[in-house]
Amino acid sequence: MIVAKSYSGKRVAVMGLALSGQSAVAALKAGGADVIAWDDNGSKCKETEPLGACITDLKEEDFTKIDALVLSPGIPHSYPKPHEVVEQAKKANTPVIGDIEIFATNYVKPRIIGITGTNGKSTTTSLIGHILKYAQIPHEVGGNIGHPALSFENDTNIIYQVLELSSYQLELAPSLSCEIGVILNISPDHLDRHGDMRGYIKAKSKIIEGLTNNGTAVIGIDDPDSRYIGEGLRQNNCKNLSIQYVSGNHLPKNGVGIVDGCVVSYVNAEESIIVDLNGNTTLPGTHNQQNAAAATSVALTIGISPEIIKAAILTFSGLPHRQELIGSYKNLTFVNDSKATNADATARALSCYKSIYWIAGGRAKQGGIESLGKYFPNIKHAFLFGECAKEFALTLEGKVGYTICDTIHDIFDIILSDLYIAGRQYGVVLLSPAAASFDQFSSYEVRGNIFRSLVNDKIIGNSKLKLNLP
Ligand code: UMA
Repeated sequence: MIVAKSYSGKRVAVMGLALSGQSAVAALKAGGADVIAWDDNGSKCKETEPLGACITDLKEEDFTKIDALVLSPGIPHSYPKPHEVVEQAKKANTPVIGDIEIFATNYVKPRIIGITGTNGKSTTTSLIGHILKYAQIPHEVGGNIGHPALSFENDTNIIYQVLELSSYQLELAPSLSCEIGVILNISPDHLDRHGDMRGYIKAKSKIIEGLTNNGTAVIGIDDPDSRYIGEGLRQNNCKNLSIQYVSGNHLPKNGVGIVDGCVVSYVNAEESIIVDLNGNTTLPGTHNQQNAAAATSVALTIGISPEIIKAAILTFSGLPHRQELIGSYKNLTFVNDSKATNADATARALSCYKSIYWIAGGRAKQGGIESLGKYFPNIKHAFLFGECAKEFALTLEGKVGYTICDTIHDIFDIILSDLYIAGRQYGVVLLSPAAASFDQFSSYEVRGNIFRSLVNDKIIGNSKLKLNLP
């Protein structure tokens, strides 16, 4: 755990007591701060009490006597409306920070590799961690990926901290300074929290603004907004940054990209093939090729040999809930892509398969699934569930056949009753919801776990089902 010594003797309020909030309480207490804490969910307050914080409703506190407010990433500080506690802190000019700010100012000798982007962050973060492990370079992996940065060991033997960083975290970490900063891609997401696309891009750009002198910016150039950031950097390079472009569909000059399905680096006018991804089922699609290109670019920057990078990429087992291959039954393959909480993420999965039985729905994001039209020919039938089922149905009307269901369980009842017919033809049953999970589940992980259990219990591991079928 990080000991937050810079707050020793200070009075610090922590708002939000889930993963990151509890790690902040522990780090601040260990560093000698006077910690007061609150969560609007009473059970989280109870859970946190043993960590030594004084649990008190922060709305009742006088913020002129508080040195900092540590806010969980999931709690709004500006849009759509600041949480009441944030409003009070702002009125009293009390700095509002996040757990990453405490990490950045208290880690002994940080050498941070930061990864952000709308989609692919966790896969890339974890792939970079896997390559570092293969290269036997001591490191830790955490941040938005689900392991709070303040839970890292403050160990001088550890060389790199690989941090997945969300736009929420970047906004509240003004001291964060990465040695290597990666922006994979930018497409509309979390706009309710950033006001508009400009606010979202501004938050993502903070990873580059905070780079160390002589640091490296790795920029995906497969979407216009990231490309714009990359071009701007090259024209306006004030910190002697090294700029590497990465792509999942071509080979950029001075960067890493893809040629005929292979990850290729192009540095000093020399092309070098790193690894062939043709037939790789763990990293399917151009989006994953871009993730592999970004991880390769980072690894080459820190001096890892192409041979090690190749071996590491080929042994990467992927992450749950991201085009996770669960298994097959007859000619049907089941894929869990529950992490796809927006249309752009779902587009990536829809582009990878043909004959898709698409399971989608939940709480819609702005724009719904309007942008997915070009992938509709890949869809055999859609099963829509959750709050936005009817909205999605309107978009599919006349283009793709669909069935509206209440829950994911109901969808399985239909799939089961139809399995004999479906099972004779090739198809991919793909959960890629293009919507947030919060209408019916506490997280995308819970949603994906339920899908995986239903596939395993009702289909792949269902001996009765096998007996009933010829
Ligand atoms: N809460 C209140 N009042 C409110 C709203 C929330 O008290 O008005 C409380 C909730 O009761 C809850 C806590 O605040 O106890 C929620 O905090 P949180 O949502 O920030 O949850 P954490 O467990 O701390 O998780 C956060 C990140 N969550 C978000 O950004 C929403 C996790 O990223 C991250 O893994 C974790 O810190 C560790 O760093 C998740 C995520 O969904 C995976 N990220 C978004 C994404 O990837 O799209 C950005």
